[in-house]
Amino acid sequence: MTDTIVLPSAGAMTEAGIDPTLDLVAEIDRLRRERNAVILAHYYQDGEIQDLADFVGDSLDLSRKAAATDADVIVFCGVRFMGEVAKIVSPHKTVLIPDAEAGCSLEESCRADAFRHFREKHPDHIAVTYINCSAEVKALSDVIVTSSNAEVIVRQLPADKPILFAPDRHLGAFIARKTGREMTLWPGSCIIHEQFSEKELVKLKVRHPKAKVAAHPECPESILTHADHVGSTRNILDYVLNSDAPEFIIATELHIIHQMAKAAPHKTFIPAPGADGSCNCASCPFMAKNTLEKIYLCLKNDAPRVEMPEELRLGALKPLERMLEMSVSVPVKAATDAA
Ligand code: CIZ
Repeated sequence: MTDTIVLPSAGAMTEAGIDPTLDLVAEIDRLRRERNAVILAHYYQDGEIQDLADFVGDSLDLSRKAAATDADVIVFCGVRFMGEVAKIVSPHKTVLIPDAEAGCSLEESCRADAFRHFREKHPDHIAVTYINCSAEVKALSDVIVTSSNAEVIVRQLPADKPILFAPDRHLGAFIARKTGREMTLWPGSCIIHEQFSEKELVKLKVRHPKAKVAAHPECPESILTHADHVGSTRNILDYVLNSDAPEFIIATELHIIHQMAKAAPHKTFIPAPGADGSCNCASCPFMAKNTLEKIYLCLKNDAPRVEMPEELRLGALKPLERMLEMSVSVPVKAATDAA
């Protein structure tokens, strides 16, 4: 656990204290209005959380929403680093997260001390860091990227400058192939995208010859090589909605399928398989920590709340602002507004 989270005080209501007859959705709605709160949900959240959110999107969309909101309170339903980003760009808002333990395997793979050492070993490199990292690592970076804007941003970097890319080696390798830029990669990966099985994917394609494969660039190259389309969550969503194909195999966290099925109920979406051939391995255990009960409790208890020292916030803000400036050509995703 990082020290950017303030936990509920002793005596705060816990899940055990919730009246089981309570209509949680109605109560969350009441508290949202009472506290002038906005609920942001990532595409990887459970369908019921996506459905009650004010906005559903990827990290880029949601960090833009967090920066622009006039709400007093932001409830960020995603993983911890996303709540941190909301606080960094909106310091005067109260930022709540439903579960302080909702971490990220990429964030965990890249501790600030080790990253500082990595930078020191490559002093002439530009440090391009994926948004899936801690505020401390952001503060040590030159520019932050998401999977929606990484290519656009890397293409704007001076051609004579070598690049460090952290913490996702698969996304870094994908961007290096696309842009032709040489990159030194941090050896991290996402536990969900890492576990898709090439052998099982090939078998699934044989059984579904009409299906197009849409994959996230956090997948290893052995998976991307079988993809008809590679893109960020919002980009994959656009692809499946605009394609004429009737069937898709989706190689990313499976809850994105909720938005796909809502927008295109006549199409079929199949989660890409893991090594045992089953389709349920692509559910992120960190994202799954958030529940309606915990959303209700965080609004009621005003915690877990994201807070951080101003020096750290300002350090992390700089590369995030650079990201927002350098991704102005990536359109704002209006279609993700929920409700
Ligand atoms: O940027 C994000 O939100 C993540 C984690 C994936 C994506 O492609 O949207």
